Amino acid sequence: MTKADQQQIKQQLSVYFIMGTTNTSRHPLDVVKEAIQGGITMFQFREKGEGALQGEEKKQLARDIQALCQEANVPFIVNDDVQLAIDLDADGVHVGQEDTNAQDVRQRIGHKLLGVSTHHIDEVKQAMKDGADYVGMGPVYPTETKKDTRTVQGVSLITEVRRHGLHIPIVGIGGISYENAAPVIQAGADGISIISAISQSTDPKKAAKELKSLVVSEKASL
Ligand code: 3NM
Repeated sequence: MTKADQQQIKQQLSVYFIMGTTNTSRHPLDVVKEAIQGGITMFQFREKGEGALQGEEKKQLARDIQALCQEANVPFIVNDDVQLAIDLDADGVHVGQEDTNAQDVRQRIGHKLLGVSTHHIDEVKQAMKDGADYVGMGPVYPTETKKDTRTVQGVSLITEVRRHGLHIPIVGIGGISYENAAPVIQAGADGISIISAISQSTDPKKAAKELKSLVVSEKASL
């Protein structure tokens, strides 16, 4: 990957909104539309958990959200479901340590974006070897959204990875909100991944807008 590509990815990670139908009581398309209006810089379709859509319903919702993202030039990433990402020609795939092996995913998706969740510096190094374009690190703070997370780690791994001089794009995840986002960027992350602080907000557009201006100003202060 060229340096220019990496700079672009770092930019796109700034406010990385993740959502599926189980993360909102509203129509998911309305929430995504408003989040886009607020200025999210990347979107991940994560249709998981009890009551999640399956099969053609899942695929159709993914297509509809992808269309909104394409219109706004927001990269559309699919969580875990590599085949769906290929079928839809999504912009990328995100996998966890428990999901499909990252090296295999890289082989299947070619030049699409590949994100990998990591919880230890060794996993970060492995993800880099496997061809990850960016790594997620979390949970930074306690979260109610995902039940099977690892131990809350604050910004310790972000700090450690930067101290080791690793330049891979990083996004923090887990319990991040307007109130606690600043230390994540200060520690060296390029952006914040958010579910509930946008999807459960009464005003997703405003929430996204506020998060965006916070990240922009924190990055400018470094
Ligand atoms: N992954 P919220 S935490 C999807 O630690 C996910 O890897 C995590 O949701 C990890 O912004 C998490 O509502 C949930 O806390 C993030």
